[in-house]
Amino acid sequence: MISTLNAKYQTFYQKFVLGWISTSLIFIAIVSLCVWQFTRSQALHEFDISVHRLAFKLDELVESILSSLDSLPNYSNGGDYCQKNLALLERSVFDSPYVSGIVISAPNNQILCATKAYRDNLRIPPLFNTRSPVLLGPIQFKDNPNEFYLLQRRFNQYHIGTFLLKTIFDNLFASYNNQFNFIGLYDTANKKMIYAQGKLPELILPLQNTMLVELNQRGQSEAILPLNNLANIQLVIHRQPTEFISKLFKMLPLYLFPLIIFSWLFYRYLQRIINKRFSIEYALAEGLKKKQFYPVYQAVRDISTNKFCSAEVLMRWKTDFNEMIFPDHFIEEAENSGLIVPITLQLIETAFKECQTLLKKNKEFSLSFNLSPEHFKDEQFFNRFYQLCTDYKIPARQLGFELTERGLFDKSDTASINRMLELRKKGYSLAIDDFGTGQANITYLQHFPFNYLKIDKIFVKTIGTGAIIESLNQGIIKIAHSLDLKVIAEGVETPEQLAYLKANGVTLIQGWVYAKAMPYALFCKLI
Ligand code: G
Ligand code: G
Ligand code: MN
Repeated sequence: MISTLNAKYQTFYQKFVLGWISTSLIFIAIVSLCVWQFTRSQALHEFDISVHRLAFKLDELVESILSSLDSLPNYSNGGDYCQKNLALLERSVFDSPYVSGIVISAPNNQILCATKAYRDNLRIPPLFNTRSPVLLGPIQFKDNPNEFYLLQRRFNQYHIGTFLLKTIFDNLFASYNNQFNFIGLYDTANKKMIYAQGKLPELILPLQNTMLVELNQRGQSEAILPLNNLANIQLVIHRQPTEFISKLFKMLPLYLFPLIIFSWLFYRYLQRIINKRFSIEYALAEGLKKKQFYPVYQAVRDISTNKFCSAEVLMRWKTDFNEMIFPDHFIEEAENSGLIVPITLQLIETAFKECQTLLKKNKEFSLSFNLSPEHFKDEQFFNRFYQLCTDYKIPARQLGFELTERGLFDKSDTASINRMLELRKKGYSLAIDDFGTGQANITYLQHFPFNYLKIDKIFVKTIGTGAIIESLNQGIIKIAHSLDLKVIAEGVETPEQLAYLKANGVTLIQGWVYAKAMPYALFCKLI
């Protein structure tokens, strides 16, 4: 990998991931907030509805009890009312599903008339000057474990009251037990909670003092509201706040899950773009656009004439980051992406521009370019190449190609073989490059119209080391000569190697012993 490209990629990628995480978190927070708001207002609304439904039920019950009293004869100050009407009162108690007793009392709480039960020890709780009807209690009678409430209503000078069992309220509220953890009836006249179901929550306690104010009061989890039919009573309700929380936790994943999926897909999408942007392929394409590929030349010396007779054109890449990159690091990607073809054309054109006059002056001097199988698969490459040769007036005999043995051509690939034959026919040279590093053998070589063979530097390096493969050099040279191929030895660094090669009849030498690969200016001086 190209180090600078990689480093830039790393820093950019880190920034990208950080950006993505923070954006996602912001979105998650926003959505959570919205869901929270929504769930809250929905929960409040539902709470509102059920609180009012309960108040309505209670009002309804009171209303039905009170209206049953309407049918009773009016109490007028006459002393014999009770005598005349007691039986009627007893009967209405007997008939009623709610009423346990009826009592008619004077403003000073003196009992004027009452149904039988507990008549003797009956005491009516004090009633303040408040609007009617009222609910008072709880009241307990001797020898009766039950608690009662007195629902009392004023009729001009006197009050008519009914005793109601506490269980009537218990039953009424029973169906709300799962919604509310506290239901209470607060007597605003006597300033006390006269009925309570469930434990009085802390939250309600400080509100008790303000309850005199007959106002609708409602919070997130508590409600205090007056009743239409009970002047002194406020309905006090508290619900578990956990109900809302659990609802929120049920709702939240519903919204967050798609968001997270979307965010992940978006991440993958951007990741693909970034990977592409920072890929070698992208950099190669950019390099091609910006003409960042340029040739260096490594001269080949003919030791029989003691002259440089040719040069191999090697590609170099100067990247955006002013880095000089060797072909080993990008040729493979260039080949895989198909960019090798236009890049090579760019290289060839630059080399032609630079060497045009040099080639003209030295008719015996030639240039060779490296090709890979991709060039042969491309329809246009050779046509463009021929066009360049015409444009720059470079004759075919001064040009050659090197085909590496590692990117092995298929023996049955007739199209490529035909192309090679065509090239040879036109006068271009063809060399088998890096010979000995792949699986090429004599029979393989016979299928292709090469006229040069380049011994790879790994063999040349063994010369003088006494290693077993040192002897392969002679074998390769023999093979080449038997096939009528001229041999170029590559990577020749020492006089010892030179002497050995010379002794074995190799006259074309490429290597640091004579010249390194160099840019045109230096190369021109050398020639
Ligand atoms: O000297 P250098 O490090 O450039 O050579 C590295 C390898 O890259 C060599 O094996 C050579 O064949 C290859 N190479 C150099 N230039 C080119 C080119 O223009 N095209 C192709 N296909 N390979 C090249
Ligand atoms: O395409 P090819 O594989 O023939 O490319 C030749 C490679 O060998 C290039 O990378 C070039 O720089 C390198 N090279 C050329 N001469 C010498 C040499 O004398 N010694 C070493 N070590 N490498 C060389
Ligand atoms: Mn080569």
